[in-house]
Amino acid sequence: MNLSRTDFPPDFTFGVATSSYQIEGATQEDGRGQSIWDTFCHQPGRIRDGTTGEVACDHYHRWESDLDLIAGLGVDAYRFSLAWPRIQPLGVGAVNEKGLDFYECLVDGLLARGIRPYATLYHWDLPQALQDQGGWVNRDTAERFAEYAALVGTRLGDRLTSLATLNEPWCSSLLSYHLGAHAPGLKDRRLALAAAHHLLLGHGLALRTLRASGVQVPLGIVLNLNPTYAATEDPADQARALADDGYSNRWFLDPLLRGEYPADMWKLYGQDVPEIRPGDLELIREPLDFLGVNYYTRTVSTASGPVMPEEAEVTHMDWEVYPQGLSDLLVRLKREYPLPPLLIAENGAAYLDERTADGQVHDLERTRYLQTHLNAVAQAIQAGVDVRGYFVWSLLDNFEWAYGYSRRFGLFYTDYATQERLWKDSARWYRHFLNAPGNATPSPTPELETLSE
Ligand code: PNW
Repeated sequence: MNLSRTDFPPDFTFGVATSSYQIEGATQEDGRGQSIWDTFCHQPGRIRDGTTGEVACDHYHRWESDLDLIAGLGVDAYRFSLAWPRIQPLGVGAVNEKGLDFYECLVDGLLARGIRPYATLYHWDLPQALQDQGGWVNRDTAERFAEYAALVGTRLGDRLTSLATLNEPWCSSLLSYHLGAHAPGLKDRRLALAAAHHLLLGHGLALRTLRASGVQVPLGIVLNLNPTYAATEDPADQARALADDGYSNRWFLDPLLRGEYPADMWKLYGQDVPEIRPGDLELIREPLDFLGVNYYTRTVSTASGPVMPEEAEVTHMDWEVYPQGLSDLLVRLKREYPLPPLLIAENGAAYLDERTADGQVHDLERTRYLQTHLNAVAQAIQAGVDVRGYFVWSLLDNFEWAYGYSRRFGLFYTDYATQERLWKDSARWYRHFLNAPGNATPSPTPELETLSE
């Protein structure tokens, strides 16, 4: 595959992404309040390697040199999130100026380097004080979120290229309140569906509030979408694939883009469905300026649960590498929904990266993963899907939630003992792809090694 930047529209945006809790550290500094992830990480057994985000990549202190790394890649844009408890330590009331100052400096630092800032308001670090009142299960949290959104929007809106409300509400609701894998770690489907409804409500309220405050930046939301395929033609497998799609994807896509929850799932959930008040679905359907899609893998469904296809190639997360899933997904979205422009807000892979004798990280698999998935995006664009950008997850190895530091998604290798960042071969490849239009040869061959840093 000889993919190059010229296979994409000229104004297509290429970037890299991170999130606040995963990289910042400095959890006790400058008036930051506690978040649900600080709490969760300190509960025994929650994080595989027993770590926390207290230091993470120490980005809070190293943001300037990290911006230099981003600039060195030659990307157009950087996607990051703001930590709500830095800005409102208790999730309500006046701004903690030092918290907002940090993000103001970050945004100005990006602009000074010619990198466009794509901000996300909520990437899972809810103020613990709001969790103490029920978190997203409490409908009031949606109102608090809209107030927080307005604070950020009025202060930074003039300098942002894009503003997303929520990152992956499926994770903040079902993965967190039903499957129990993320903070706050509950296992109750009824609570999870209430949380999902209030997240969507918070999103809709935030869009209205931001627009009413005259914020001009394009507004949207980011979903993790996981296309599902039935393992066989067996009607029982087919039915399960449809239900898995309802659970992971349609439960969010349908209310946001059609103003209704999927009827089949509503029926399936029985007594667990959320209370919907008049006007809720109109709010949730508030027009989007863009929809962010995070894609990592697919699910293959059977009546008795998901299966891994034989011969499947998997990453260090044990997620199947399936680039076709991304093009299928994008084409399906266009076919089935009224869509705003799309953005691939995250795509990437964890591999067992190790420094070899030469001190380098030769992560050929990651380069291949990125190439094949970029190719899938190019195919979807060819097929008429309006995709405007692509962001690699992630800029650097960071705190991978329930996996702690044991999974590495970065283009840059983080040496946690020294906080040194090291160019992986995939970072060199991405730079080459971005900066040599028409000439992005695949794979980090020796010739690529000679490129200077
Ligand atoms: C996304 N799942 O999380 C997040 O947006 C990132 O913060 C994260 O680092 C990245 O993907 C890699 O995991 C997900 O269980 C976490 O299906 C878990 C799931 C999906 C997305």
